[in-house]
Amino acid sequence: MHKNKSNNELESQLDAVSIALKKSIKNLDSYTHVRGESLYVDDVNIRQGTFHAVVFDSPKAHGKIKSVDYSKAEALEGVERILTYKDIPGKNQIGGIIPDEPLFAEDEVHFWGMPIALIVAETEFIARKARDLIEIEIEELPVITTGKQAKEKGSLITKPRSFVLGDPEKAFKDCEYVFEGETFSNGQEHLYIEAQGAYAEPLENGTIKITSSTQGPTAVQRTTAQVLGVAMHKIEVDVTRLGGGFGGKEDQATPWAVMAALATYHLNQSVKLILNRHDDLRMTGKRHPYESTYKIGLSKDLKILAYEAEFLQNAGAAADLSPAVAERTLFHATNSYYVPNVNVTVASCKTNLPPNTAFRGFGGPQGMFVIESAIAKAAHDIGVTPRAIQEANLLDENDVFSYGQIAKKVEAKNSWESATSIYNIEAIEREVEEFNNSNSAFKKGMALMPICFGISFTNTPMNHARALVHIYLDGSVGISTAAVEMGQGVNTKMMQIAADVFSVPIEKIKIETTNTTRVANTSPSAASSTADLNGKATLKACNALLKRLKTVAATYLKVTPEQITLKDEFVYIKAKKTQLEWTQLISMAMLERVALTENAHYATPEIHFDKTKEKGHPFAYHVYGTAIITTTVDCTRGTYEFDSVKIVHDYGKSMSKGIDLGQVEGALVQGIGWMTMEEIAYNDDGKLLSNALSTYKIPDIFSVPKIVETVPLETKGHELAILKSKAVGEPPLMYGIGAYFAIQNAIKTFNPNYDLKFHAPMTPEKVLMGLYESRPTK
Ligand code: LUZ
Ligand code: MOS
Repeated sequence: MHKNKSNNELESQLDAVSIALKKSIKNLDSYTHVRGESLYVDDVNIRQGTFHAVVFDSPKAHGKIKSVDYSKAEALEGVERILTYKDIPGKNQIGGIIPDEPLFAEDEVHFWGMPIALIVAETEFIARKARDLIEIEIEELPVITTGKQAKEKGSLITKPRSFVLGDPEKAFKDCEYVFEGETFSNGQEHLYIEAQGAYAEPLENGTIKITSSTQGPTAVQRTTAQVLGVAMHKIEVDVTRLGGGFGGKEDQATPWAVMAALATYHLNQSVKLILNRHDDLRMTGKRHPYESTYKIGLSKDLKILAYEAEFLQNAGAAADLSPAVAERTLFHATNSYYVPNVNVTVASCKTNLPPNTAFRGFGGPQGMFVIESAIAKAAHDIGVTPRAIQEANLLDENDVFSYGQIAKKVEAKNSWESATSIYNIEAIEREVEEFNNSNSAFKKGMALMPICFGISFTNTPMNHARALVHIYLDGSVGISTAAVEMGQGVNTKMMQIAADVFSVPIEKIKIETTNTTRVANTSPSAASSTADLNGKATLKACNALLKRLKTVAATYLKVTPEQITLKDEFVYIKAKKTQLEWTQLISMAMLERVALTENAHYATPEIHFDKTKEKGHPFAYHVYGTAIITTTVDCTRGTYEFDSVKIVHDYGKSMSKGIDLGQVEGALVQGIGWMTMEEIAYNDDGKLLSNALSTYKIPDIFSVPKIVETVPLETKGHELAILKSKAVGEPPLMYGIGAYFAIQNAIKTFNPNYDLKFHAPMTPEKVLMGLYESRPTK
């Protein structure tokens, strides 16, 4: 009825948005997101006759498969085929770092949810019905669900690794104070809105094209080729965007894509496999739970002289990325503090849980939680504020990390001092104290959380990327890279880079899908490094094209190329505008037969690491920041709210302030969720109990802090960051660790007998128990 009118209104609103975008770059994907036009795997136009697949998985966490009876399922009308390991033409192996993970179980199952077969049917509904008809007999074997149990039984994925600096044993003897304790941090479900999935279609001559919701298109291509026993060039992987990844699709998008391709291989028909939420929660790995012990030694003036920790990482039933995650725990074990004597060890423990995997922060947060716990414990027992210890130990220029890298362009003190002065820490402390003095049923708590996060894949050879840039003959530009857009806004950043180099409006730039036939042999979009690596490659390619175009212009205008600049779609000779436009220049280049395509390669310089010595310079740079978190705990109910989170964050020179702020706020809330409410629960049989959103609580609009303020730390940035705009994806997640300690401080105020525990998440149940455990009665 009012369709035209409202459409006009919408259009004019969109115009306003578009004008606003030009002023301050926002995530350009928001335009199609809001209109519901963004494409995901489930939106791919499927071929007539496409089959739908559902995974049949283990109903036990550990055991020998005695028999599986598929006959009733196969007899169901509409079931096309049921595929098992016997149908794999290549290798039944998908392990990324260590070849220890079959695609389909053979004679044994190692976790509840382990894939055993793929049911291919005319509809997903039929495939699900068929799944219920499969009968399986399993002879159960003992189940390990924790790192400690695994360690006792010697069930490890790899040999433990240690980083050592100085002589901690000797240093502990010189310490005024020494404290020991243990901590636990639980796993975390990625809960990307778009579940895992892929669509495979047969092309000619045995080629299979896979549309996958993956952070790592090359991993999907390579693993599919290995399982099918075909050459990599037979497998094309295409990604438009993901509805969230958070690390959960760095490695674990692969099996579903491989299964869909396997079915396509056998049936020569398109196959769609998208997990529903229950299947996704049950079958995929999560952030690693860690059981850890620490020993911290301090001098009289609160300097941390020595620190030891042992981290037991619950890796699940296969290696997946666990060894790399474990390594990052060691890299971040001392957070943003300088500790001269360190000995930290990590063991990847093999358990009967789904293989745990990459998750925003990649083991770093788990390491940082332990030293913050050690500091909280030390402060409590010495009788000082944690702030006093944190402040006394912040990293300085030229301090050495336990892994040998010398800290340069350090912003630890700068961000800390900026946060405490901008937000007036004394006033915040006073407010908390006054509130607590005048309220008995509610208590406030405050904590500071500094962060220091290393940027680069810790595995040095992974730090490279390529970009393929075409200028089309009408002057529009198409860019292909390995960057996968997953909501983090990387496509917008790439468009900015090209628009900036060519000095054309952003509308002239298009980021193409991420496709293995255009950009090959890539690293996943991960490690907060996607914009740095792919952006630098894009910058290189655009600059090479610009150089060529300048030569064309200079020849025509009879000047030297050095005198030419491009500005707002016109050619300038020094500061003087000419009549030569961008589009004319492109036509001219075409006539002159100049290549308007460039492929550039970028590999991060300077980085190296020697695993035999556990020393080197693994990170291009570090990202710093400080958060101040304040909470109010309802001491009758054990519930809590976050009054405010006040952050000073080191963006370097942010190239997209809106996008970067979005990353900080999103990561913060995800970190708070991990630390305070998201409780993954497996029973002793290894069955996931928190298998739905009714039993797994993530932050919602009501649980986000009432106020989040973020002030950019004014720094020069870093040359190895794209346009000096530092990586922002993961570091701010770790501000959320402060939430744990803010709540703990409120509990301490209410209950002086509370015995400090470091067992995350700090759920309302735990808060309530802490509030009342051996509390003195009046
Ligand atoms: N993935 C990876 C990562 O393979 N290596 C890393 O160092 C890393 N770091 C953070 C997140 N994902
Ligand atoms: Mo990652 S945790 O896929 O950057």
